[in-house]
Amino acid sequence: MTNQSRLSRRMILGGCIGLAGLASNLGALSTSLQSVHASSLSSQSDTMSGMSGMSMSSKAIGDTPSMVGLPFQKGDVAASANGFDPLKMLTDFDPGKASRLSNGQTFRDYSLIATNKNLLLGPQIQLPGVVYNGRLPGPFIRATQGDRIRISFANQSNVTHSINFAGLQPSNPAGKPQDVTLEPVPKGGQAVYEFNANHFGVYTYQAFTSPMADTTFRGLFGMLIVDPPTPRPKALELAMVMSGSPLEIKPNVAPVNNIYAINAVAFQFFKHPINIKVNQPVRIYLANATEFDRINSLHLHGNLFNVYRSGTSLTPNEFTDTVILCHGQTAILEFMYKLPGQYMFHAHQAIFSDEGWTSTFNVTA
Ligand SMILES: [Cu+2]
Repeated sequence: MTNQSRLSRRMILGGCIGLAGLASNLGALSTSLQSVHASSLSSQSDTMSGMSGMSMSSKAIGDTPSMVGLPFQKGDVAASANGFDPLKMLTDFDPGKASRLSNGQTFRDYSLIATNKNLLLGPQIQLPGVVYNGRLPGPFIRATQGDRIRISFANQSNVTHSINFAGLQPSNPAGKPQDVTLEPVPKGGQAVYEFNANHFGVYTYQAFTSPMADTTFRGLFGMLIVDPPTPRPKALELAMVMSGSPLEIKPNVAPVNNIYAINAVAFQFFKHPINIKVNQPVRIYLANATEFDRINSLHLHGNLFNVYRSGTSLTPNEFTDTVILCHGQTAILEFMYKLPGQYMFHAHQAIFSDEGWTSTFNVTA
């Protein structure tokens, strides 16, 4: 990213440039947010004029105001405001309604209902979302290799779309002459997607419609976990989806993300660290739903982890402290802390960390 675009990102974040567009595109913004932004802009303007005029200004690039203290880093988003608790969501896996088919196969029935829903990504940062089952990200659907999966989709949102279940879903199931992802479901419509969980792994599902990027960042994205026939070793299992959202959308201008998070709410697990125990095996199911940036990443402090890319192997691909995923990619990360303490984990793109994708593990004996 060039310095110019990096600066303009920060201008949008810190300045009032974004406010008109934000108010019209992303809904309500309080006056207190505007006033914080306005004071931040005036100091940034000083810096900019000093740079452009190449004068003997005492301001230097390093004087650019710190991101620390931006509005969405202060305060809290109550679980009741969004209707879901990001902490509970970490361990909230949806096994569907299970039954046994006559051939002995386990059949799992899931329901996805798309609705329009305003969500808070941070205090006072409202996203006019479109989500599955009232949450962002969508349910963490879970099955075991060999299961038959049926997803009943009801579209109650104003976004006409189909859902694609990535590598697991045959494009042309019996009786369907064309790719089922090209059969959009309008508002009030329904569809049934049925397929076998042929191979264990971590998959994503997302809305197919145009423009896809728009519906993804608004929330029509989820994770589908297929366990191996012999379960992975016991661990504290946490599901995390990395995402970003622009605070402003202008016609004919590529959107730029200004707020980042895992499981929707910026800085949620920085303000409320995730508690784990010393010597407790931890397993993260990680997916990247970030649009408008080419990659996202997870970097862990004070530890190394095994990476199982796509979760499709029982043998780790890498032992590292950072994993990078492009949009739609997934991984399983496994680690254990030997010493108590506070350990940050965050995007290794510093700008993403500054803008919300920063979290902490609180490790106790
Ligand atoms: Cu770090």
